[in-house]
Amino acid sequence: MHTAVISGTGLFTPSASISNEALVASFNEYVRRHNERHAAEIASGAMAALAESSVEFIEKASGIKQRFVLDRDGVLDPERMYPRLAPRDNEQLSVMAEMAVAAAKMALERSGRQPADIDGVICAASNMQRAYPAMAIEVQNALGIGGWAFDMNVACSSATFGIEQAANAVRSGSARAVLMVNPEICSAHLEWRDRDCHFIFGDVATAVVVERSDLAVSNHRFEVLGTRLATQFSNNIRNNAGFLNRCEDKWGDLRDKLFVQEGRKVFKEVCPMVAEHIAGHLAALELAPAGVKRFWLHQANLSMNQLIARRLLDRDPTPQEAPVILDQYANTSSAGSIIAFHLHADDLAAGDIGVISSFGAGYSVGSVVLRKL
Ligand code: CO8
Repeated sequence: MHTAVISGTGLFTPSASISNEALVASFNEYVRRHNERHAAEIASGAMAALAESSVEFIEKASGIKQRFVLDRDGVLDPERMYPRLAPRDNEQLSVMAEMAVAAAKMALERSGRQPADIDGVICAASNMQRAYPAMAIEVQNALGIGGWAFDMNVACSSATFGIEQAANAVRSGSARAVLMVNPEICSAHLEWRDRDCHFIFGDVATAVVVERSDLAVSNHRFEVLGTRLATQFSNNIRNNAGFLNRCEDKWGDLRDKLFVQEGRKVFKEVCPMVAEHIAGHLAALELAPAGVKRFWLHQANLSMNQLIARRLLDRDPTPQEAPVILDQYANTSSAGSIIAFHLHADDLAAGDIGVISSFGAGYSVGSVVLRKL
């Protein structure tokens, strides 16, 4: 068995962003127009009036201040409220692959690797823009990588589940190095007209190179001490979009074909599950939470992360111990914990221990325990 290291990460951030103020202004204009259009039904009691959103609520409930998106205008147009992405023909690089390739190039550069050094590509994300060919194979082709490539989806936990698959291939010797990418276009499967969730998500892509320790050339690398994954079925975060929708004649109602959640229940059920999962994983490696220098947690909700860290440490975490990026990026599904790792790992010293952990729909939770080399 070989030792696996993470030797490089990459991040693609869209150039457009939406502040809470701009988001709420557009949402409230949509509400005003909707209620005006349906004034008669609302007055007769046949329809409930829509309620406005508020910047104060969003910041207090989530900690999110802004999000990056591929298309700002489509999302903010009160007559549309979803991104406008130009169709591309089959000969062009598809939009998800394009984001993934941008992040991948940075990860390859940081790891000091060329495409010829990589033996596999995993595209791990909470939605794929098509059924096939796999996004990962398109990314592999665009970068000129050999070997194999495949897609996988475990919603917000996709990246840690992907790192385990990459690390297993490296440990077993079936690959020298694996590139794992997380292109997330959350703006396209979010219902921007629903005030309960319209503020939650953003778009981004991350990439991670996992490779054999004895072959790695990067000066900035982390040994993978262990990976642990767990799942437990729940309908509290769900998206029913799929290839059977047409056969069920259910295209008409789009609401359940987008992200739907019971946010309160998710909060209550997932926090203890994650804290227990991380504590158990550390214990199995004979490590204590107090000995962990950094927790790169999934970025869904600020209070959630504070609660998880508090359960692990028996005190509030410092901003250095559990870095927050969701204030700027919002929830970017599988990419969130990897953005935190990408932006907040350079200062760690040799021997420092850190944990990447993601969690979300499924339910699913994954942890990757790392030691800085
Ligand atoms: N403005 C003003 N008021 C609002 C708004 C708003 N925008 N939204 C809701 N309210 C109101 C509610 O109607 C409610 O009013 P009332 O008390 O009268 O009923 C009140 O505010 C409180 O609402 P909530 O109980 O919903 O508020 P919470 O404090 O629970 O906060 C959160 C809501 C922020 C959603 C919170 O529950 C949360 O973050 N929960 C955890 C969710 C989570 O982590 N989910 C993970 C999902 S991500 C994942 O797994 C990947 C999925 C794939 C990606 C999908 C991409 C699109």
